Order: sequence, then structure tokens, then C-alpha cells
Amino acid sequence: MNDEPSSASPNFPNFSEPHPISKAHIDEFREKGHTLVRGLLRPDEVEAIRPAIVETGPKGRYDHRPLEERDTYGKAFVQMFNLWTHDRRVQAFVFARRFARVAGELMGVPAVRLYHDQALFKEPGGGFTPWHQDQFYWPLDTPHTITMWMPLVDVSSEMGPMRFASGSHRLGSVCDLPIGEESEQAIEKILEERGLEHRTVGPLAAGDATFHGGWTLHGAPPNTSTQSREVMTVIYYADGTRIGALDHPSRQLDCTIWLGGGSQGDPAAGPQNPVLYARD
Ligand SMILES: O=C(O)CCC(=O)C(=O)O
Repeated sequence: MNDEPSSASPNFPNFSEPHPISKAHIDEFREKGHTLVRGLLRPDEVEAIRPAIVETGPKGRYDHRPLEERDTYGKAFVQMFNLWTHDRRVQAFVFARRFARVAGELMGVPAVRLYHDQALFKEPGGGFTPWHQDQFYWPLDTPHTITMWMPLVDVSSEMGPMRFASGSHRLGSVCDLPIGEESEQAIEKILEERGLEHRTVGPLAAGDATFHGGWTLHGAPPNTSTQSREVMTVIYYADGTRIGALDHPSRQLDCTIWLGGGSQGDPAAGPQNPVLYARD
């Protein structure tokens, strides 16, 4: 913990009970590179965790510029990282075996590690999230990476729920660009050229969760509502993964921050990457 953590009371949920997923979820994830799991968190659990994430968020925020001073990426959401390191209630959520198990079952791997968490709050009037591929940033030498994206409030179609290009995960890296105007334009062109089907998922209830692979093309429309789109995400990868190519500054930075440093070929298993689920 970086700071004095707020402790979880004995009655605080531990999010450990399993939430079985169907074969249809697994098939959809493997075929399309994304799936939606409804009700992964119960309403009483949402009620318990949401205030903890909202309260802890500012401790993991680094860009404090007002919306109008940020670039396209910055306007997409307020990004707050590794909140689990600041608060034991958030740690209980991020380390939850329930979510990690879904991640492992969707990827079809026996054990998963934590990469990092991030809260992504798309403010009222917040911009679109440009199309991108997460694994551009991740120095992880595996196709088995996945993000759980969970709204903490009900998300209407106006609030900027996720959009995915189905089947794009099979393409690997399609555009060597960080998230921004350029990735948006390049990927729009790729979607059109390759005739990739894409759609926005929504509306969603608080506690539903989408899961997408590291190479799945995705983004989100702007938030045209008057309410903040509060979302918490957790990123996982298969245990046994090694550090991949550190071939550009974003991956070098990610390696230092999220994997505790190291070189290509080293085990991706730093002190902030615990195993969160291992098949019994
Ligand atoms: O929340 C968004 O708008 C985009 C989220 C995203 O890109 C991600 O979780 O990988």
C-alpha cells in the first residue's frame, strides 16, 4: 500500500463467490474477442464498492488538467491507476477471485495474474474514446490478456459504453499507434477495408461487465449525458507469461511501472502482479 489504507470492515463483501459463466460466453469471447457478463456484481456489492472507488480515485489520478485543456485521449476519460494499492476495500475488489476466474475461463488458461487496475470516468461532455489496441502498450509475450470493464452506475447509450470490432483480436497488431486521433482514423479505415463488424454494447447496468482481449479493437462514443460514466477495470494475463519486446517507450514505461522492471524474456511476475486465480 502506498498510503495508509482504509480498512475493509468485517461485513465488507469479499467478492469471492464464483459467478458461473456459460459456454456461450466462452465461445463468444474466443470468436469475437469480447463478451458481456450480466450481473457479475450484485446490487448490494455495487453499493458497497462504488463509494470506495470514487473516494480512492483521486489518489491514482495524475492528469489534473480541466477537460477543455486535454487532448483527444485525455478528454475520453479521467484515468486513475492501481487504486488497489491505496485502499483495502478496493484491493478486495481488484483481487476478487470471482472476476479473475471469469478472466481465466474466458482465456482458457489455468491461472491468471494481475497486470493493473484503472478507473475510467468519462465525464459529462467527455469525448469519444478513440479506437485502439491495448496490447500496443503491454510488453506481455502472450495472446492471453484480458480486461474486465465494469460500470459502477447504470450506463445508458448516451454515456459512452464500449464499442468493439468483432474478430479483430485474431489480427494481432493492426496499427502501431498509441490511442489518439491518429489511431481513430487509421482503425476506422482498417474496419472499412476489412469489413469488420463493430457495435456499441449497451445500455448496461451497474455490476455488468464486458471482457475484451488485448488485441481486440475497441473504443467508446462520447458521454453526451449529464452524468459521469463511472467504470472500474482490471487487467489480467496468463500466469507463466514472459516480458515481451520493449520496442517503444510506452512498453518500456509499462514494464517499469506495472511489471516492476526487467528485460525481454524475464518472467512477467513482479511484486504487483499476484496470481489472482488458479484452477483447482
Ligand atoms: O472506457 C473507455 O472508454 C475505454 C476503455 C478501454 O479502452 C479499456 O478498458 O481498454
